[in-house]
Amino acid sequence: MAVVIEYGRAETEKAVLIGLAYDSRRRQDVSTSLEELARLTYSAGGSVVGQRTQVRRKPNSAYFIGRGLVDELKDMLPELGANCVIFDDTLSPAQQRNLEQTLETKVIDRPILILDIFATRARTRPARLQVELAQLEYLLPRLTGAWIHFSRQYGGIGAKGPGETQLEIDRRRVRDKIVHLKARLAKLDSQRSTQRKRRQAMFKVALVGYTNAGKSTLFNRLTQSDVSTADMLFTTLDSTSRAMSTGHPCQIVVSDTVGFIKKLPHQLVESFKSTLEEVCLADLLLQVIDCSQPDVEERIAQTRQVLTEIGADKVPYLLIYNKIDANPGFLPLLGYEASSLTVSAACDQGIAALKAELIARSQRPLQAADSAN
Ligand SMILES: Nc1nc2c(ncn2[C@@H]2O[C@H](COP(=O)(O)OP(=O)(O)OP(=O)(O)O)[C@@H](O)[C@H]2O)c(=O)[nH]1
Ligand SMILES: [Mg+2]
Repeated sequence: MAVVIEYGRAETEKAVLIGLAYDSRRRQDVSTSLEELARLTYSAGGSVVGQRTQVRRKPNSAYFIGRGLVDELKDMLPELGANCVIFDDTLSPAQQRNLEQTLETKVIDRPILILDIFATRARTRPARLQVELAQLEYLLPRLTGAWIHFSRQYGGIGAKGPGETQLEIDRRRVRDKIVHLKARLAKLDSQRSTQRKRRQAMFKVALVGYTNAGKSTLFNRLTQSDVSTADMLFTTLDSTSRAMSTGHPCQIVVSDTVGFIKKLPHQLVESFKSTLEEVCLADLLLQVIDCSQPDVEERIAQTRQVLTEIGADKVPYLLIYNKIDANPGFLPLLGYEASSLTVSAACDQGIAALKAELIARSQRPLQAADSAN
């Protein structure tokens, strides 16, 4: 079956956000998560006209939320002028279809929203290919007549699919395209690995952390660069590596990387693995944390989880609490084995101490080699 999907932006989405507190999740955690979902919605060009949180023992298998709330939403959506419902969790293809058919409106989930933002922001060839691959992997199990019908009908967020403006696809062609994209990425990867080899003798530092933590701002401070920074989610999608001038014989190379977020679609983590290799090959990770946020501990844990997923959990790391200017009373958390430093990348606070720490750490292997001779 050949199907046609039109990818284009329909009128701006007016979204109602839905969060579900189930298992051990507290209502408070869900509402913090919904605030982030609202930021993601704005980042994708939509607006938020309402939100609802439901507490249940476990998600409903057909609708994710309870049938009562589905009926309530059916009345509520026209009243609010909403044309889209966004769920904070991953919906199964069947749940998404059932909800769209019952609510007669577009229904999307957090992963598709994140994929959409990545698709809008991807500029370089590797980033575009990686996002496209993740979108196709996500799309494949959802490629049913109903899904296509709805995405075609509603357009906008979640329908900004891979490839050209008009695309003829069926399952087999999607699979072929996935194979093709993987081959192109592997080729780019071999070019990257030549660059990486050149840096083998250098001390490699990678900045990692939650999106918007200030990684690129810190990167610019450390390497006197001018990469893009913005108060926006997912500004950086590519790794950039530059040397840090040290005034010492040691050579340090710093890499800025893509940010993480709660419930990052695993297809994205998977397809960004080659970009994130900078992280796995680093001698030291600087795990940057925005200490002006309310859920610092959870963000640290989320980042550790993604690092585990990409196989970088064994790389030594230093916690960097950034934006201390915005929360001067902040005290580092206890219980993490890594040491920590408190800085403000924007106000150049604590940067000299961080540089000194990097230089000291980069010289440790040299000192060890010297004493062995
Ligand atoms: N107050 C304050 N704001 C900062 C500081 N460092 C960065 N910011 C701001 O935080 C926002 C995000 O900074 P980025 O450097 O783009 O963050 P990032 O971690 O690279 O974000 P992504 O690339 O989107 O993952 C920008 O508006 C920065 O100006 C800081 O030390 N203090
Ligand atoms: Mg950045």
